[in-house]
Amino acid sequence: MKRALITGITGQDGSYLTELLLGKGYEVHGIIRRSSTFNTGRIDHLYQDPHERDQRLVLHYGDLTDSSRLVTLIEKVRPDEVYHLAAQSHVRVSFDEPEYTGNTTGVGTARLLEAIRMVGVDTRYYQASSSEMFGATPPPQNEDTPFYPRSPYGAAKVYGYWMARNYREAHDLFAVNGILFNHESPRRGETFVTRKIARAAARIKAGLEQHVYLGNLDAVRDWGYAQEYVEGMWRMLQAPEPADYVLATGTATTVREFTQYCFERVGLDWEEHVRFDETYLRPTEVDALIGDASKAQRDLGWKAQTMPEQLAHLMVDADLAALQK
Ligand code: NAP
Ligand code: G4F
Repeated sequence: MKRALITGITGQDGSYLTELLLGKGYEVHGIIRRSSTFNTGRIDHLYQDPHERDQRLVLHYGDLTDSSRLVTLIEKVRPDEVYHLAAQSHVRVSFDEPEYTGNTTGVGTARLLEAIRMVGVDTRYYQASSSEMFGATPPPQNEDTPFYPRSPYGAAKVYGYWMARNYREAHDLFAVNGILFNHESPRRGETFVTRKIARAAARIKAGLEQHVYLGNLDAVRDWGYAQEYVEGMWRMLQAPEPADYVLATGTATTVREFTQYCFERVGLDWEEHVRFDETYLRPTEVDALIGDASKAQRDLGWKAQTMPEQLAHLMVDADLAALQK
């Protein structure tokens, strides 16, 4: 039985990846942060009583800022595969908390890689790199596109990217960068724009609120479905050689268009319900991200199936269903 260690297991991607790996027969270990309220809502349906025999999902307390704990966990779990997904992942928040974002999203990666090197465990390592690293470089973007980050988050991810590359080249670690374009789902955090809009459309339809406040509607993103992207992460670690891959749909959609898709789904005119709030603007914006995932299709047989309009619909439907419950 293969053993995987996932940082960020309580996040959107962590939850889908855990489902995928358990389905493939893995023993899955996840690192969770201590919090004063439960933070395992996305993986509760996968929980197994630790007193049961054959428990295949094991959770450990830990934090990216705590290097000795990372060493202890790598030593204890001795994983065959490490999926490093944990991060302060919100771009707008990274302008408010640049130092914390650098410490977790950037240096946290160095701590984890160094823990793997120090323990000397034979493992394969996935780094959650981001299309946000391309920043101001115009689309289409692929694995050879130069980075020009436009946020503290993007800058921290560029550091993490190069650390993973360096451990591959300097220490012969099987380390890969998945350069993932935006991927969304009903499990997406409520303050990312797609979920914020989908949830608002559902709540407005249900009569619970009247308006949603948004920032820049002109930004272009390449939005895919998170459940499909975790399959791509897994495939990267099964490849014969370590390499870096873009995962994307190749489809350009503005925030305005995504809003229209969501409100149309519930039979409403979005222009009557969307208001502008400059709080949601960023000091520097990433205008357009459109990925070219042809390398992943060629080498890994991975291709996005769900396109943005369909994604908007499934997210609104899920938020409506949750309200009806
Ligand atoms: P997410 O939902 O925000 O999840 C982030 C995870 O990291 C959560 O489990 C969170 O724990 C954990 N975490 C945050 N700070 C931590 C710390 N100091 N120590 C330990 N754990 C910590 O993110 P996601 O959308 O699943 O994305 C997964 C990864 O892919 C992230 O690294 C993100 O930056 C990257 N990425 C995402 C996208 C995308 O479109 N979703 C695209 C490219 C790259 P709590 O639950 O306790 O907060
Ligand atoms: O949903 P967003 O906050 O995602 P963003 O900034 O593209 O970052 C996400 O994708 C990255 C991959 O490129 C990940 F690495 C990162 O972790 C995260 O998952 O914003 C998308 C766009 C932006 O242009 C933003 O300015 O939507 C615009 N926007 C307009 N109004 C808004 C809002 N964004 C948010 N969060 N909230 C708004 O009200």
